[in-house]
Parts: sequence; C-alpha cells; structure tokens
Amino acid sequence: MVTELSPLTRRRVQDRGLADIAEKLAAGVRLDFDDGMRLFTTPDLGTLGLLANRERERRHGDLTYFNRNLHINATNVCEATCIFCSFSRLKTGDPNAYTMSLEEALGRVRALRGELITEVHVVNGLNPDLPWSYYLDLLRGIKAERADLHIKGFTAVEIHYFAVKFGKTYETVLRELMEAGLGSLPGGGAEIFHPRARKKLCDDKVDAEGWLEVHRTAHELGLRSNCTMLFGSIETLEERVDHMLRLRALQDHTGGFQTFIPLRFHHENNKLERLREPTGFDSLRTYAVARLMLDNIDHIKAYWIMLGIELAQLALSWGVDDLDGTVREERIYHMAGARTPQTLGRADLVQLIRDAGRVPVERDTLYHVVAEA
Ligand code: V47
Repeated sequence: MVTELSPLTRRRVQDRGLADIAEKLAAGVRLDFDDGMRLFTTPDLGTLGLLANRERERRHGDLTYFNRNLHINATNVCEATCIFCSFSRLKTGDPNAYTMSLEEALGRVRALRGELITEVHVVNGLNPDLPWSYYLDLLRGIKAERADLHIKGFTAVEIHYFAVKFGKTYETVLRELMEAGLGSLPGGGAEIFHPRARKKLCDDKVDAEGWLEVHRTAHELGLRSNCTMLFGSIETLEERVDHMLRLRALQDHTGGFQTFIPLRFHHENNKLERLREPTGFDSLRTYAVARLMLDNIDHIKAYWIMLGIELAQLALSWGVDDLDGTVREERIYHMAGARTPQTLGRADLVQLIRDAGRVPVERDTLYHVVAEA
C-alpha cells in the first residue's frame, strides 16, 4: 500500500506502474539502478514531478536557495580537448585565447568593492604556461582584497592537473590552496563518469576514479564540495544513472557533497554542434530523477545560466531547491551559445522564486542563511 500519497496521486503512480517505487520512497528505502531507469523512461513527467516534489518539500519545504557570487575564469588556455567545450583554446596566442594577469583578475574583485557578494567561483583552463605561484597568489590576492569572500575554486580536473604538473599529491595541492584561502571545491569536470562516454567526451582529462579521489581527499581535509553531471550530449540514460550512483557511493563514505548540479549541454561553437540540445522534458526529468536517486545529497541545483530562466523556475517543482546565484561575468556557457543574461539581479531572482510560490533564501556557499528575502 502506498501511504502518504493523496488518492489521486496514488492512482497515477499505480497507472504508470511506479507504485513500488513510490512505496520505497515513502518507506525511506533506497532506489536502485533499475528504479532509476524506470523513472527516466516513464513518459509521465507529471507523476515523476509529483514524486520528486514530495521529496523536495519533505527536505526543504518551499525554501529555495540562491547566493550572490562572482565568477572568475582567469584563463581559457587549456591542454584538454573536451569535445563539448566552447570556452577553451589550446594554446596561448590562439584566436580568442586569454590569460588574465593577477592584477586583471583581482581587478574583477576590486570592482565589486562595497557590493554584497559572498562568493567568488574560480574555474580555469589547464594552462601549461602558468606557475604554481599564480594560483596561490590569486587566492591570497582575493583574500587581501576582500577577506570576507568565500573562494569556491578549482575543479577536481584542475587539482589533478596541478598534482601531475607540479609533482605533488592531491592532499598537498589542496592543503597549499587552503592555506592560501580556498574555501571549497566546485563540482565541475565530472561530465559523465562511465568510461564509454568519458572516452568520447574528454579522453585526455582525469578519469572518474581520479575525479572522485580528489573529492574524497578534499572531504577528508574538511572541505565541502559540489558535484555535477553534463547531460544531454552523447551519453545514454544508463550512463546518467550510473553517474549518480557513483556520486551516491562516495557520499555514503564522506558526506562532503553539498549539492548536485545537472548541467544541460549547450551545443554551439564546439565539436558537438550537430547534436540537438536536451529538451525541456529531458531537463526536468533529469532533475527529478536526481532528487529521487541522490538520497544522501541535500540540495539539487538548477544553474539558470545554462538551463534558461523559465525552465529553472519550473524545475523548482521537479526536485530543485537551489538556483545558484546572481552570477557575475560567466564565460563558459556564454561562449557555448547560452542566451541567458550574464547576470541576474537579486530582486529578479527573488521575484522569480516568489512567482513560483516558493520562499527565497539567500545563502552563503556553505548554506548558512544570509537573509530570508
Ligand atoms: O565541467 C562546459 C560544463 C562545467 C559546456 O559547483 C558545459 O556550484 C554544457 O561545473 N554545455 C563547469 N556544459 C561549470 C560547473 C559549475 C557551474 C555552476 C556552479 C557550479 C558549482 C559548478 O561546465 C564543466 C562542464 O561540465 N560545460 N562546456 C557546454 N558546452
């Protein structure tokens, strides 16, 4: 018997053959790979949304989180040749390649003096021309400029690259960055873990085991981190479920992931231009399945920059409780053709959340409440 569901919902899940999954959810029983596949392949997006929304509201009620942050992408020169990337340029001197001087990068922070941002999100290409001191000085410089800012910086792919290039262990790289001011790790670089898809998407960057090992090390050192999945390119639905299960398994051990961010593939200006982009249906079901499969990760984030504002707002009823932030100066998706604005004001974000019948909460990077809007 499916309990806790309204009679109407109970009939819908039964009609769709999802009653056993709804029962598991009601009883707090963990979903397995086959459950994940059945959720992904149900044609009834509405029922899937009901289940995911129930889980979202059980955890967070109507609370919907956002923060105010600045993105710094200090260089787009990158040795990796990921076929989905529109941002990177292989070598210094290539058309549109750039590397900011420290002064330039810090100028971005200085320009926002007096503004109430709480976080700087730093992600760069794997630039062979930069010394280790560049990254440490960047962090120290940001802290000298604004000691109050939390620095969420460097994907696991960058941490792995530093370890190999500068002959250090993951632990030493992370410790040195922490001493210079690093506060947490963003979730980028995960893409799709399964070796079949990963080989096609990003053969020359760290593999799934390495990505997970960096996060395990970070969590053991007391850093929190985020995790992502690039969806809607060449991966199969099985590979999406597999990806979620690998994250869930690490989280069982460390508990260090704060939020899972499905990143919707953008196809312009990269080697996958021939592909269709994920539909709204595909995006919403991916958020909903994530909310239901990742029972040990607190938050599911819709990154409005790439999802689009309208779909991000709808996703608040498909399992999402976080919209990232006001995001200043984003480059990675805008070079991939994202048509969203480069920044959204706090008032706009708050309105967007309220219009969806939810309660906006400004948070800091570690989900402490800054203000109930
Ligand atoms: O790893 C690159 C993705 C990621 C494309 O941790 C693309 O709070 C779609 O991880 N289409 C970097 N996606 C960004 C990222 C992120 C963003 C916001 C918040 C957080 C967080 C992390 O961007 C890359 C890759 O998966 N990406 N190119 C593209 N064409």
